[in-house]
Amino acid sequence: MKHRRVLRAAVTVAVTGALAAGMTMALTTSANAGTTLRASAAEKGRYFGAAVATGKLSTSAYVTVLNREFNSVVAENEMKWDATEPQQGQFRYTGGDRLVSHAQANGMSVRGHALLWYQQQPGWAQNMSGSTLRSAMINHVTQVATHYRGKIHSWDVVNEAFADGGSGGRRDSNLQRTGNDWIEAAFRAARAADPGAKLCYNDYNTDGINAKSTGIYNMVRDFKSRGVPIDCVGFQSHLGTSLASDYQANLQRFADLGVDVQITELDVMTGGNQANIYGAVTRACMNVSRCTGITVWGVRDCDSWRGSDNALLFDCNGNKKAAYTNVLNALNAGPGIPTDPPTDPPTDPPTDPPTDPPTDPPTVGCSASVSLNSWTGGFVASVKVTAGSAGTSGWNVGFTLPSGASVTNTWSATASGSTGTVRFANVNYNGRLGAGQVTEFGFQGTGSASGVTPTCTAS
Ligand code: G2I
Repeated sequence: MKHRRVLRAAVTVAVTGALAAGMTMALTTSANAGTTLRASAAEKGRYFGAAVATGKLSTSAYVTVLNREFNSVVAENEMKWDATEPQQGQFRYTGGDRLVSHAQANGMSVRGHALLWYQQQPGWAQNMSGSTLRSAMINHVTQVATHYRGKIHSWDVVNEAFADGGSGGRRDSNLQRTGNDWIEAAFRAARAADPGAKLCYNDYNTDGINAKSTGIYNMVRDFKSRGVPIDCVGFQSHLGTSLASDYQANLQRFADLGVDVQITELDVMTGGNQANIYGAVTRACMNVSRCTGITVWGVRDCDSWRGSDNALLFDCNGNKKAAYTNVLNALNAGPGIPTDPPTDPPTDPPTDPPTDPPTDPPTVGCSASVSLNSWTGGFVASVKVTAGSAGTSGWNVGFTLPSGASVTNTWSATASGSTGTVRFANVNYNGRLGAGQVTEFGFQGTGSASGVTPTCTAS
């Protein structure tokens, strides 16, 4: 994420004054409030989404409601591991692709759900363990996120990895038994495959400040402090007949860690409180400026996995329920979120070579350090580059890899070579560093990189 902050800072400097209007709030009054969920959410800079079973995209009553009310979709099942890689190495994207085309044709963004989950694994993966599973799961993340590169707003990279109950710890699973670092390895692989997607951790029973949500909170804080690429946390919000009084406070504490929050699978038990709870959840999201969108887990009551709970916003005939009205009103009444400054990339730095060759020895130019997450047969390397006293206009970091090791993915740098001596050059947005400034890049590989040391040269 470092590079995004750097990019944004550069853009902000470039537009000082003239385009400050780009940062105005998306303010709306009830007089011109939207009359559909998608319009009202969009007016407040957010999305409103639904989980879709692609088989229903040929049912016109379903599609009518979907297209009128929602500007985001997520596949209820079609992008899960068992659907996308039914046999190892054989990928099937039919259902997911169909949903992406529907979204693109109807002005909807797409949430990706879910790259890794202990459930709905194909049989071949269920039977794997250890380093074989670790490699297979990282390959799965890489392949699927690469296939959908540029088309996904947010990926649930890892789903439901924490245990219920009071432990606040990880859930046991074949994935967890490959090593506690499996989650960060997955996030790094996802970032490498689709640098434009927001990368989320998603879970349920996290609807307030409790042992499980606190366990996740601690993981996110740790990831942010170590530069593991995480951008958002999904709160599924499969709710019963009451809502935790600290629902909003819980969202806010995650937002305060520097991640977006999203309500990802909302549905609520039917009964007297249903409409109130829907309204309260929507208000909580609106009150948290980093709550960027809400997704309900299905369109009509009869589409829901919750059977007779009648847990959604539309009845089986597609009629709006009281819960719908409360959600719409809460969207219309809620505050907007500041729109981002213009996202145009900064203009390239001047290409003229410096007239004087740098006279400093390379150690003054920059230094680099590496931290490795390794497992049998593979590794992810995170590299920190620190500019020396003169700053840099570009940098290049070299490693000599042990024999048998090979680079398979790189992010935030351009690699040359994949075995033996490999070099990583800055990309256009992270070459220019002020004195002492730090940037990060990473690469993933097969084999072992243990003991490697970087050398950094600056220009
Ligand atoms: O369980 C509710 C949700 C909890 N969070 C993660 C979500 O991915 C999960 O969604 C549900 C789907 O709504 C169900 O539709 O995940 C279930 C799987 O655990 C989905 O159910 C499965 C059935 O278990 C399969 O038998 C069936 O083949 O749906 C499949 C496709 O219809």
